[in-house]
Amino acid sequence: MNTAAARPKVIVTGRLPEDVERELLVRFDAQLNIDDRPFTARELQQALQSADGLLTTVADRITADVLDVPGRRANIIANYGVGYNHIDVHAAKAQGVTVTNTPDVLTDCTADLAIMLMLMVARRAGEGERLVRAGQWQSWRPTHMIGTRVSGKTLGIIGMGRIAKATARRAQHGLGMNVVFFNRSRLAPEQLEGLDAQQCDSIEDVLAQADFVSLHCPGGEETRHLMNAARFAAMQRHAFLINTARGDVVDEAALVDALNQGLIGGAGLDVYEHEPRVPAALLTMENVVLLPHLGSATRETRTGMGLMAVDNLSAFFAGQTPPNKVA
Ligand code: 8YV
Repeated sequence: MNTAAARPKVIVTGRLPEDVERELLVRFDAQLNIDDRPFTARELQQALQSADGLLTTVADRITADVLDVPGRRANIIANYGVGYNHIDVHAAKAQGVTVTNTPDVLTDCTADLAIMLMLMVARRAGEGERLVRAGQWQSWRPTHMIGTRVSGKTLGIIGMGRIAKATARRAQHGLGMNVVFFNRSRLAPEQLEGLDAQQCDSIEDVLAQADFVSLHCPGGEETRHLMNAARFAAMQRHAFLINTARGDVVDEAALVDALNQGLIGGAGLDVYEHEPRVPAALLTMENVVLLPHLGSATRETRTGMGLMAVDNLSAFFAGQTPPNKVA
């Protein structure tokens, strides 16, 4: 008997950690992307036509047009990642396509990275490293590469979800920081899970107080360019912007202007409006730390994310509601 033929066909759009790929091959008739070559819109459509399910990443733009392909066979898109603003979930819902994500497993590592960016940009770590590697460090001097103290400062958070709370905990318990935040809905004290953080009524209230502004809201139409020229002007001149959320939450042109005009102290960025493109102006600025979307990039987390996506697919094919269904 050929049991393989009965297994659901899953197309995977990116190279995944070894343990995850092995599990995919065990559970499904899986087509892996060994070359790690990004899928075009047409290839995504062909995948939707030929597989029962897709395992996608943030690099795949699943638009209404992509989903609207004739003869679609796939009824599930298991996204590898917690954010899913690259998938048109309204169109997916309308077409009866289930979408799942991978929350929680990446919370700690992304929060670690937000703290790392704060420390790097305030303490001029990238700049210092570039200097040493260029062989230009001449001597220890009391006034050399003076940065900004992080401990005890005020962290302003926009969007108090899971990753924000984990970042706030590290800032408060590890660095003795004061935490203020804005969140669309009012959070009850127990929802702060023991954090001593003050909720502000507006984003502007947060910007007025914060020495570090860390973005943790989801991407998408509602939050697009939430950080615009007026909001950069509302930040303190010494304050740093940290973005580990989504690139389109920041108007990048306005950020470049704000940095050029010295309206803010600097920025630590892990995400960009048009990844993998990074505005050329940012590349030349020493008070900006630029990372290539590394928030969840640890062996442990990337494996956890993959196994979670695999479980979502398994549940779907077993006729159950996947544990992390978002549409
Ligand atoms: C992932 C992320 O690496 O989970 C997210 O939303 O931004 C990243 O941590 C990415 O989504 C992979 O698809």
